[in-house]
Amino acid sequence: MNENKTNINYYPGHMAKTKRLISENLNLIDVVYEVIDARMPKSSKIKDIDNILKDKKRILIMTKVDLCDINETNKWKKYYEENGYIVLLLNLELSDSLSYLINMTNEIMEEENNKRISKGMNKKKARVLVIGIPNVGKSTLINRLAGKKVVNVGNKPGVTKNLSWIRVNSDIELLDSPGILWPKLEDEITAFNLASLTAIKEEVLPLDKVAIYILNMLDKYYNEILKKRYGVNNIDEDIEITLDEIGKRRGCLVKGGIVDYDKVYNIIINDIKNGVIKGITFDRLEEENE
Ligand SMILES: Nc1nc2c(ncn2[C@@H]2O[C@H](COP(=O)(O)OP(=O)(O)OP(=O)(O)O)[C@@H](O)[C@H]2O)c(=O)[nH]1
Ligand SMILES: [Mg+2]
Repeated sequence: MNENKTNINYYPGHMAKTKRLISENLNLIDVVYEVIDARMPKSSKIKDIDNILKDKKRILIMTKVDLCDINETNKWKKYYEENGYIVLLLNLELSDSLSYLINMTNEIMEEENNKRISKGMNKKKARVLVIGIPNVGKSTLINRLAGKKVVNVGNKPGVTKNLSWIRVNSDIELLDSPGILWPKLEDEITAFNLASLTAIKEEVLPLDKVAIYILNMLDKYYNEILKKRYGVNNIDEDIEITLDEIGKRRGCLVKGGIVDYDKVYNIIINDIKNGVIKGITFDRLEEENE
């Protein structure tokens, strides 16, 4: 494991509070939708989630599948399935059908409901907690399930600030929750993946290091994107040469023809944020097993 020297951390007060509130209200929850980002199936999984959720029945939902490298992400899907998870890949920007998710949820409730019916009681509504790191699409998923805008969403982390219950239909009620991380991002790769793929508030990031990390990841795994988007074939050992090349091409010049590196960093970070760069998955399963 890499020692984290990035100083990237994002753990505002509402995250600790959210964890506490979830723990206190866990007895109200029947099912959990654990939401992760398909571009980082490992880094975007809340570290101590098993401690928070105990043995609650779970469905693992990978969002932003339209932005991921499906070959790599499918390896993770298989890996999680082999470890007993029910896994669902979703593009929430499209009107992908959510009927599978609803059916799975009802199926999880079936055993308890059959018992209740045999005792002459009414069926129980599924009370579902939606949990995950910031900006993965928890609230978007809730709006999609509700069929209308019931909670706020936004293209930045930290949009949802409070827990709130939303009724979907007579069978399902959802609990939206603020994105949570953990107090110390334990290793450098996780920290950089979370930072690059928009789970951490930009204001607290070293934008230079994050942008250069993105360039290096593209160079390593997605060289064709590097060529197509930024017009460079490889990252030079001297990163300034590469930044100059990209900056000149993209018009990031200040007086005297000097490249403004901050502008280059912003272009790269915004390309990911706005989904211009697609087809990337930064977590590698093979490297886990090396
Ligand atoms: N391309 C793409 N964008 C998505 C998808 N799902 C969500 N988004 C976008 O991701 C951004 C974050 O969505 P939210 O639903 O606000 O995320 P959240 O998990 O509720 O975030 P917090 O409340 O900040 O923790 C929004 O800009 C969504 O439009 C998806 O499947 N594909
Ligand atoms: Mg939200």
